[in-house]
Amino acid sequence: MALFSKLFNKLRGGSALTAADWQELETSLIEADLGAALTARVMEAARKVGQSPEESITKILHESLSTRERNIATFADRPTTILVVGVNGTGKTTSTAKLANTLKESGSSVLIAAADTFRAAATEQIQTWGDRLKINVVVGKPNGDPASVAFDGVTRAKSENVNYFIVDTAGRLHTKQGLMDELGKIRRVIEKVSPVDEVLLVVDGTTGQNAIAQARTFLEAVEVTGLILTKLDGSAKGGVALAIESVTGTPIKFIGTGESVGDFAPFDAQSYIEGLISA
Ligand SMILES: Nc1nc2c(ncn2[C@@H]2O[C@H](COP(=O)(O)OP(=O)(O)OP(=O)(O)O)[C@@H](O)[C@H]2O)c(=O)[nH]1
Ligand SMILES: [Mg+2]
Repeated sequence: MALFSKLFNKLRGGSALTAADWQELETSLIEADLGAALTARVMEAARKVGQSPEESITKILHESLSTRERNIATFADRPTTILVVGVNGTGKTTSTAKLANTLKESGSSVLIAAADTFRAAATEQIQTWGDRLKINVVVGKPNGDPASVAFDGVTRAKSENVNYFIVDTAGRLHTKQGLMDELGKIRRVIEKVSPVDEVLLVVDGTTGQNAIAQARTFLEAVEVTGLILTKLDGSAKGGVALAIESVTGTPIKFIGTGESVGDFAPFDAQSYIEGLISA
């Protein structure tokens, strides 16, 4: 990635930068999906004389990260309940399976609820993952009430005392009030049995600034504890993770880097920034 190494090299060179140089640098940041606001801050810091631009830019990058908790909450005496939400096709179901597998591999017990009852193939998709990964999946009737699947799931999660209960939900747009209300209902129904601890919003990294705008409006409607940024193996640009945290203040908890179950990892913010600035 090394988004900033070129900039730092030029600044270190000592010779005055031409207007064209500055323009080129600015364009490279915008093209990397760093976003207009963050790009402007970085450019301003780069132009400031009398202080080390490298230091001040690195500081800006660190300050742009969310300061909220990145780890998933865990409890000794009850399941951690995680709702996975987001717009259509961002990677919710795949990320649900990947997250479940990550937790299982670390020695925890996991139960999944297939609360996308809209799309005919949705239940089948998560069930196939469950079979493959040997993780139990609670399903409901086709076109049934997703909240009732979630309720059955949390009841079972509690009685079996599993460590993590993960709910895959249907793709929805923040502008569709009925669908957003449904998320509220799923949450309320679960909370009759056990608290909802995490609401993870899945965002497709390849959609760049659109993904950020989308996350922003979604966040206004639903309480979200973290992001899963997917498809970073595709055409996603290096700056999108920083831009999305900076704009939304919400931490990226996991990243998806492919279609396989192993293409998933906790987001390591410090090494991400090191990757942006190192040569
Ligand atoms: N390359 C790549 N593809 C991914 C990643 N995550 C998911 N996908 C693919 O994206 C497509 C959609 O993934 P799903 O998990 O079905 O997305 P969804 O959000 O559940 O979709 P809906 O339930 O229809 O809203 C599938 O083809 C996945 O294999 C990723 O990190 N990288
Ligand atoms: Mg899905």
